[in-house]
Amino acid sequence: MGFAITDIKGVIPAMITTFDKDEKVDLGRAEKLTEFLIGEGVNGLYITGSTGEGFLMTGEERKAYAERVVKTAAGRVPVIVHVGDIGTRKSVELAEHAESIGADAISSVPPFYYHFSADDIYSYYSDISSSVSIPMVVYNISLAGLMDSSLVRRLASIPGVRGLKFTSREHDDMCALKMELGKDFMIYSGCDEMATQGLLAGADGIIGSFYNMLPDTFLRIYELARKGDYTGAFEVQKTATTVIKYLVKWDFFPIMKALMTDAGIDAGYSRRPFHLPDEETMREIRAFCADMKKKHPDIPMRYLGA
Ligand code: MN9
Repeated sequence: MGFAITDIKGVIPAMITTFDKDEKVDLGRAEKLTEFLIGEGVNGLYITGSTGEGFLMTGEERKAYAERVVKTAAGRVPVIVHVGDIGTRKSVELAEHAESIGADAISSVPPFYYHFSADDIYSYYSDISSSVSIPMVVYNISLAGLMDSSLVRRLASIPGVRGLKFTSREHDDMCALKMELGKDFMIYSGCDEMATQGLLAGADGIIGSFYNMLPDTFLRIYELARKGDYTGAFEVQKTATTVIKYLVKWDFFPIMKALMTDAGIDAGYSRRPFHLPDEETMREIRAFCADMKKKHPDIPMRYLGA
């Protein structure tokens, strides 16, 4: 039962959370989105993280979402539940819940806002990790204040910590960590714009926002990279990166949901303060996406708008 950490690899969307128009968590849509992503062939799901707007949700909502996704996935792909929050007790509660519903792993950003010390962060991870028996994937992201590599190495020595989601552009560091920590310590590249570079640097998988909307694009990249065709992978990456760099100028979670909805995948809405740009801008965005699809017929981007 369950997936070993070393079986959690490949393309893993940082799954969006489906809210309805009134910002209520929409579990029916969550179920359909889970089916859609698994149907596309993604290799796992990472839920209620930053892309999942996890910090905008209550603990009860996060638990309900996790429960529905794990139940729908039904062991077909591994599910990693992000349990990160600002306080250890809240995260431990989410971690214990994740384990109780059959999640395969947990993950967490470091506690944020107060500029906690390295020792505080260490004890945060060791306390959460020791409260469960499923593996922990440490999430190092600059939004939460990137942890330096000596702290990351200390965290990697905690028995339950078995992986690292690394959202940074420092691929020399990523590569060094992978070489040092070995094949059973999983490294997930978190910068979608540089997924190919992450794989080249030794990452076992890629976890990111855009794999909700561009699963086909990144599955192609992963497949090429796995065969050693990094030149081919980078050709696809260049187009994907153009799309991503264009969209990150706005709140791209609600935009991604709107574009997926245009493409027939009802991904719902986001929670405030995230918001869609005005209609004029949305028209420009839709035109840009249509143009990208037209210009690059060989690059799979089926859900990039209508
Ligand atoms: O690492 C994601 N980061 C955030 C995860 O959600 C803040 C990435 O997937 C980025 O969204 C993506 C766009 O910059 O690379």
